[in-house]
Amino acid sequence: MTTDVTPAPEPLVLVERQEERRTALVRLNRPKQLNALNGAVMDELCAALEELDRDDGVRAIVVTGNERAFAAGADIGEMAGASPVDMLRANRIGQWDRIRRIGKPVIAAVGGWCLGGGCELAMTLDLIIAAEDARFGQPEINIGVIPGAGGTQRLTRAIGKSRAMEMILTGEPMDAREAERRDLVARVVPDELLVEDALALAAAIAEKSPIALRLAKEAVNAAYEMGLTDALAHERRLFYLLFASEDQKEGMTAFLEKRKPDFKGR
Ligand code: CO8
Repeated sequence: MTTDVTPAPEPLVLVERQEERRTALVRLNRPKQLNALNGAVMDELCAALEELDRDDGVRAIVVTGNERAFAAGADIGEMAGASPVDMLRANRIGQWDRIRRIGKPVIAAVGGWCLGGGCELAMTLDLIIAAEDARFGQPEINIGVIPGAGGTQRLTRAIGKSRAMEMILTGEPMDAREAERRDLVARVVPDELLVEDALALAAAIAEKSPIALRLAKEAVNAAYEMGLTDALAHERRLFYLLFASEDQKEGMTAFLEKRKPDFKGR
């Protein structure tokens, strides 16, 4: 009798929960290909984020790569021979909407290359913390295409038209310091502190009311998707809605009683 000794394939996404801090670290794990985002990586990433979104023990999430790359883009090998119908049928970009629908705060901790779909992924998440060595870019023009998962829109809204246009037309990357100056990233930290700083930020966020976090995220994202009048009305409704939560009563009572609130997410 022979026993099957084929090793299980390495997961393309590693998940580490930090129960005490109520946070989770999600690490893209395709290092030899600089975390190029093929369909399998995106499937695992979406599934991992959705599972964490359902997990009451997790209140904030960090997504990171490795020292060389957050992600160097969509997998070029996987797309190179595709026809428009192949692209449409696989609807790989449609899948990115699953990431947009994650309700909990998700921080991108970016070190090394953050290009093409990698940059689009980082921008789709809620905020970016960058290591000194991070490089952001939309180099699709070099391979005969354009950004397809939000790069032309999110980069332009983040850094303004002229510089976004320059980056997208030349494919040249931007370094972390400039990304910080131009508000593409919230802050730059030393390379070796990237993940720890991002997790510390996630832990600080995880102490807030999970319901308020969810609605705060929704309200800020509305600034990208709605006109001002509608977005203000939306914000006001979300604000009123929070008065139905126990967390609002707890937060305000705790303030008045001069103690730390204990948010239960109800
Ligand atoms: N796809 C596939 N493989 C990649 C990718 C990629 N995007 N990036 C790097 N790799 C592979 C390389 O082929 C190489 O593999 P091998 O060792 O087998 O030859 C390995 O990763 C290491 O890369 P390099 O040897 O090139 O490493 P360098 O340090 O010399 O260069 C760079 C690093 C500058 C990052 C370089 O690898 C590079 O230019 N990569 C491509 C960047 C790029 O063009 N990205 C955009 C891709 S298109 C895109 O993202 C469109 C998104 C649309 C939405 C999503 C649709 C599904």
